[in-house]
Amino acid sequence: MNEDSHADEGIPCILMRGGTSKGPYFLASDLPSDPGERDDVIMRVMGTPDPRQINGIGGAHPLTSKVAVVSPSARADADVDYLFLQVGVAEAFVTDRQNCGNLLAGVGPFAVERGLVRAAGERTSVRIHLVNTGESATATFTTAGGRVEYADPILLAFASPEGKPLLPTGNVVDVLDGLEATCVDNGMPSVVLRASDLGVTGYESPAELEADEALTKRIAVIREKALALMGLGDAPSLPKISLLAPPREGGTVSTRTFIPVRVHEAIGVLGAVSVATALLLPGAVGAELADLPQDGPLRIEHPTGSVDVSVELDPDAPPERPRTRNAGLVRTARKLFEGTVFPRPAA
Ligand code: NQM
Repeated sequence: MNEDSHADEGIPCILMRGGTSKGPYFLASDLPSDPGERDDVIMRVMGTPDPRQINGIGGAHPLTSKVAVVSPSARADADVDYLFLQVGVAEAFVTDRQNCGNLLAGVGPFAVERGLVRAAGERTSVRIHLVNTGESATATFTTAGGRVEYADPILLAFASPEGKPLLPTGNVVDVLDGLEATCVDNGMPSVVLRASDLGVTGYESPAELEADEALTKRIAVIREKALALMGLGDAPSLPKISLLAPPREGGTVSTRTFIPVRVHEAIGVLGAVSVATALLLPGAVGAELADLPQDGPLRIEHPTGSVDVSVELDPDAPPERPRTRNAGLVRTARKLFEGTVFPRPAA
């Protein structure tokens, strides 16, 4: 199929909310196999580049300019492969350099909807290979009567690839633009800073933080330094930068997260897992602000609520090379629309 026939005939897709994000889910076999052609079609589907994405189905914000591409997995340890694509809004890019744990919540249900995985009684577990980074996840959800029950929670359990370091710089604390920072990656390359070190409370709204020019300039400098130090090249959507403050709602810690230009209305799933992991590392920046639970999940507060994350460090790992034993959380997803999407014709 050439690009024009995609525009003429359209592409089957299911639009889903996954956690606090939203985007179209495609079977890989319905998209061009060449990554350059695929990304071009996806930008035309989403309406990129345009700050309003008016000629496409993107939602004019990074959290609603996301795409899931799903295929049967050839791996013995996975049922499906999930490729996540972050699509620029005003900027013309599609990047596969990060995961998205929010859209991940819809991948298991999508696999059942499309017949890649058969519902297995009351509860179905789908083993998902996260193509972007090699992580894996098992999603377990209700499928009574063979149909996905979208009202019920979806359990996500994560595993990192063997040997992948949680501390990409090798240090618990680095200094970025004169500020102490912890660079951590438990599924999402993230930089953890104290909000107070940046002269903010950490309780501001996303709009207030985005309007603070001095702050956003400083975040941009910190981001450049972190990209280099964490070996992330010029990844357009990395790293995520979380500002921590003491909890205010009875949780473990309060967060505000730059992703990395806009400020998240909540926090990413793997972003939350990465922040929670940092809080467990002795000496990590901001760990002293946290109110760690005796047991049970860490409650990561964010601008619109909180998310509970379970993370367990491996007690047998050497302190200079920490590992997690498991990580997981609960999300929901919802099928919003199923049909055929028509990309804008190629220029
Ligand atoms: O961290 C937004 C989101 C995300 C990513 C972002 C995510 C994750 O909320 O796993 O879910 O950080 O760009 O969708």
